[in-house]
Amino acid sequence: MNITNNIGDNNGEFKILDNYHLITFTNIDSTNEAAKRLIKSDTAPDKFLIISDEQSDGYGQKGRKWESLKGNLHLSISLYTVKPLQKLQELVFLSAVVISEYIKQFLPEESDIKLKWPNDVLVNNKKIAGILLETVKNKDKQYVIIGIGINLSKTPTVQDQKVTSLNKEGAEIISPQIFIPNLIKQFDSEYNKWDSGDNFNQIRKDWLNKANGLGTEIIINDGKQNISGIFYNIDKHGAIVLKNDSGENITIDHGRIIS
Ligand code: BT5
Repeated sequence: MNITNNIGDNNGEFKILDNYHLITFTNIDSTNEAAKRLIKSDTAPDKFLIISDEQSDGYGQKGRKWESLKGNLHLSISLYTVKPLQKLQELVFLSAVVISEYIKQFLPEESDIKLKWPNDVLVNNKKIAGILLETVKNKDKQYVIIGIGINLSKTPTVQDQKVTSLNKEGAEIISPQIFIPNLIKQFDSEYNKWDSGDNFNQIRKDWLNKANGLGTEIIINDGKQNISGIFYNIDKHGAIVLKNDSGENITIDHGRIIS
């Protein structure tokens, strides 16, 4: 269905987009938090989307703040699933690949679109999108929530990060209403392939083709220490593999590339 004019107009009301229930807000704390509340309330459909024009308390990994300005996309895709957590982590890579391929059509041809491990999309070396995957259980039902923030027409000011938006990189002004439906279609098609078979190897290859810094020396902070090495690969679960000076592989599950 056409969701034009619905986003933000009907706080809390269910609509249908493809086979997803859609709930829209003008402002909310965080679309991921709203998704968790709905799941905990026992009334959540198996597949639903929450979108908000703005977020007062948007967040990334480890509670880092996500600047959420009106005109940008704040979306949570929530899916009932029985898959184990380690497998669900693959959806971060799937989402990053979908976003990077989807935004290409709006940008000048020469734009450099890259993926930064584990969950960032960069355009011309600046962060344009972030993905936050969370899981939540209600009784015996498990959901995965994929939170997606994409800077469409506004470029926020962020202290520790070079940031951009589609608009700043030369795209025509894009409203979320135009941007969202086809993004969901593309996500859903990849998700169904992933859900019914195992296409992570292909996703992994697609992701590596766009990996930022592959083959170069990088430094990762894993929450405890800085680890440096040549960015060599991501493994079959999405962990990053570095090669150190002695040629040994170091595999890191969680962390942040700091340079
Ligand atoms: C992420 O975290 O990149 C995942 C962000 C997910 C946001 C979405 S919006 C919809 C849903 N609802 C939520 O509450 N969250 C999700 P992380 O890798 O931890 O990156 C956070 C870092 O990105 C911050 O510390 C800043 O450096 C930078 N940052 C903050 N806001 C930004 C923005 N709008 N654009 C680009 N970078 C930003």
